[in-house]
Amino acid sequence: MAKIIGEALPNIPWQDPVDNSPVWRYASNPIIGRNPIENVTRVFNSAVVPFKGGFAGVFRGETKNGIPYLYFGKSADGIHFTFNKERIVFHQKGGDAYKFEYAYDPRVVKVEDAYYVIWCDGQHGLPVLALGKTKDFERFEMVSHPFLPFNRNGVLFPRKINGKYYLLSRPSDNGHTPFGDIYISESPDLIYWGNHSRLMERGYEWWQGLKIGAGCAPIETSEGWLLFYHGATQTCNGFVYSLGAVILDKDDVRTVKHRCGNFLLTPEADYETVGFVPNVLFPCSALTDAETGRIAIYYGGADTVVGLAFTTIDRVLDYIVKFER
Ligand code: BMA
Repeated sequence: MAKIIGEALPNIPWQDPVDNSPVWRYASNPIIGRNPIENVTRVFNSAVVPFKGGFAGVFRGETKNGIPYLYFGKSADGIHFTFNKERIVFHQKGGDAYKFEYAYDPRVVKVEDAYYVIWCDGQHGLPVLALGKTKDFERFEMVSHPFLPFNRNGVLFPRKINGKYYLLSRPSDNGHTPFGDIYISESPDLIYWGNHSRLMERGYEWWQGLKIGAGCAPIETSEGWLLFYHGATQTCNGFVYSLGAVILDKDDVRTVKHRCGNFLLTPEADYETVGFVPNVLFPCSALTDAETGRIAIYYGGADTVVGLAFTTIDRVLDYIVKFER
């Protein structure tokens, strides 16, 4: 029996499966619908973590002028959220508020005693990763821009491994990026990053043949690090984003142990196939309960809503190995 290495989360959102799908959707999806915040038309591609017995999250909110920014939301059950109407302010050294051009696709990862927020930030109109942190989801601080433009889909490992922090990312372009592989970089201090190398290339399978990007923070398990990621394909009607999964070696995280050739979920539900950008299923965070092996994945649907999907460590590992590429 595989195990999640981490804390128990007895109040993890949950629904039992009705069939033998490797990952299944919450029957009451989407959990966040249109116009959830004043002046915000859509919330999607967002990250939730356990916080103080409930849940806290950093949400991508598309404002009514069409520019995305980051919003804070909280929930007692991980399903029903209330949001702050004001955008999150990140304080720079010296106290000034960081001036956003735009901000999207946040991930949140607890490392040691702080929650790190990584998002795609606009600098002089170019997409670049930004890293901020908070201890209480009230005061947020700007840490750095880890890499040069152009880069997106930054995902931090939740702890140091052999004395180093590791960050996944996806070098990109200034547009919709019709290419892309997942890269890995390391740092002694979360400021200086180096030893960049390609961790995983896009696959020959069509669903992940155009580009791939890290999704949720890697989950530590007895079998290695479980990473949920997105794979995109190109069709004559645009890109289609699906959910994929891979297991990385426990100590040598630059080694892929098992990579699933099948997607685990692909846009099929109405709220994934219809919306601002049809056919997008974009995972950004996962909750885990080490006690039961349950996993709850938060994902954006069609760049319009937030959905939840579930699996267990045994079920997902069996599937990854069964359909290993
Ligand atoms: C990517 C990102 C995501 C988005 C996806 C589909 O390039 O911008 O935020 O979900 O495109 O539009």
